[in-house]
Amino acid sequence: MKYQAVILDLDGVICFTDHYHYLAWKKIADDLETYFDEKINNRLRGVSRMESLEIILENFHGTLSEEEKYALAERKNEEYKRFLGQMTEKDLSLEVKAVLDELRGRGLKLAIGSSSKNAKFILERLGLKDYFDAVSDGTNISKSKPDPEVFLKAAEFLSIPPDKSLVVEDAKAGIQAAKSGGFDAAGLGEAGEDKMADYALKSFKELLKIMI
Ligand code: B16
Ligand code: MG
Repeated sequence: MKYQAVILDLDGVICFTDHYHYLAWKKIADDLETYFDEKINNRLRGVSRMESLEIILENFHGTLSEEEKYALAERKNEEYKRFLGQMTEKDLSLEVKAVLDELRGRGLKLAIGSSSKNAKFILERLGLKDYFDAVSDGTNISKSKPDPEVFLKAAEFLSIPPDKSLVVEDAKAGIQAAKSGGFDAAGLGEAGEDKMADYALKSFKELLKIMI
């Protein structure tokens, strides 16, 4: 087999928390009387919390201190975590779970490569707490996607080199991160249209066609 491992992004690949991010950021933007919509929310995919705030503040007319910005990001996270707390194992799709089990059955190592500092909490909510061979997330990196750090760490945790690992991503920033780290990349949905992506996946189960 060409690959020994699959490194999977979390938000947008394993689960769909975009709308929770949107609702939480929308509350902050409304308080700041700042325009924010789903289109702007799409630009936040794979981007860290503080960088997401900077994107939202592009439409803010005023200045904020670093302290005020941290406080806003903290408030957004509290809101976001309230939504995450309502998630259950039913939020993990049967398709995703079946494909993961099949990949594991084919002998592949599986890891998470997520920018989120809430990744472990989300995995717990989905009933996947101890499922993956490694979890690299926002808590073990200093640079977020499009920097390759999160995926390089995942490969290091697995002890499998980047050129033997495939990254699966829903965000362009994630495809860029994978490619600059020396990984092959599969883009799900819009990310598959990125010229840098090695594979375009219309659905998660199409991953099984690559992994033969
Ligand atoms: P948090 P991923 C990313 O997760 C999200 O796509 C992005 O929208 C979010 O800002 C980022 O995590 C940080 O999340 O605030 O929970 O630390 O797609 O890389 O799994
Ligand atoms: Mg994502």
